[in-house]
Amino acid sequence: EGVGPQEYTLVKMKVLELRGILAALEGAFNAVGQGDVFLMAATLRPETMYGQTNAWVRPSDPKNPDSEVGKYAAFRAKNGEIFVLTARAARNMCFQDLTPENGVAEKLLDLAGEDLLGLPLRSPRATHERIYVLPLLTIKMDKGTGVVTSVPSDSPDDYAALQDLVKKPKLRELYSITDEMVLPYQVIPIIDIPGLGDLAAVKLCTDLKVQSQNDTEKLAKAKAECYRRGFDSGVMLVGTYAGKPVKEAKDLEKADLIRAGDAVPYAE
Ligand code: A2H
Repeated sequence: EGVGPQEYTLVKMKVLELRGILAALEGAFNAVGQGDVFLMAATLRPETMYGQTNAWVRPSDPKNPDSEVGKYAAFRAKNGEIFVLTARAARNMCFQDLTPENGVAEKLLDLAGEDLLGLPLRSPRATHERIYVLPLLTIKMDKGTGVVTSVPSDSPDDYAALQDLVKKPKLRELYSITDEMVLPYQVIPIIDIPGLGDLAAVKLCTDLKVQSQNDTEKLAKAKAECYRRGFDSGVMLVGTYAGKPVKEAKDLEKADLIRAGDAVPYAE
């Protein structure tokens, strides 16, 4: 973990169907005449959004119902939109108030990770029209927003967790995840890294024989290697900055997403 502040991009993933407990939000936004509902995914790699295959949230822990694990909430943002994230992240946003319209105004609804699992989303830059919210058990509730977007081509954590769901029908069943939410979503090549190829996370997980999302030590190694080499020598294969080094594309993509209203900056 670094010591300086971490500069995240919060990507606004639009909820396409308000079902279950989320249906209560329908009234909330009709009342103000605007306001889509967004899951806010914290990323350090805004240039990788072309490779999204799904989103991640953490289910709550039945053995520890009083812990923060798997607890989220929906907040009305100052611009009338509704943001889903952890209460902790919402509080941080209030203090930062980087631009007034990004500020969070009021809590509308408490949510558990399970309420979000299986929801269809439309996420900026994703080539799929809809991607689904799937369970990631290693999410830290005290970092970012507790919502993560999944780019298995370039994130070993994402690849390992997606493989768990692909390979284990029982795991899908446990969280009411259907085959259609997982199996059609192939890893998408978006960055070429000399010596690692165009699916760096897949190669590193395979070479290091990562067994699952809980293979902490190997994943830490794969992550460090992927991140360093991706940033130092990776080249974009797709998107607005195809042909440019990752190093340059990162800030350009972040600025574009923010300017278009598809993301907000966030630091902690
Ligand atoms: B990154 P750092 Cl392609 N718990 O985004 C666990 N992981 C979290 C998280 C949380 N609460 N919040 C964010 N993250 C993930 C893309 C990506 C990321 C790629 C490659 C590497 C990578 C797509 N997932 O991160 O500990 C998010 O995943 C490798 C470090 O604050 C976020 O960026 O440094 C990153 O971890 C933030 O991790």
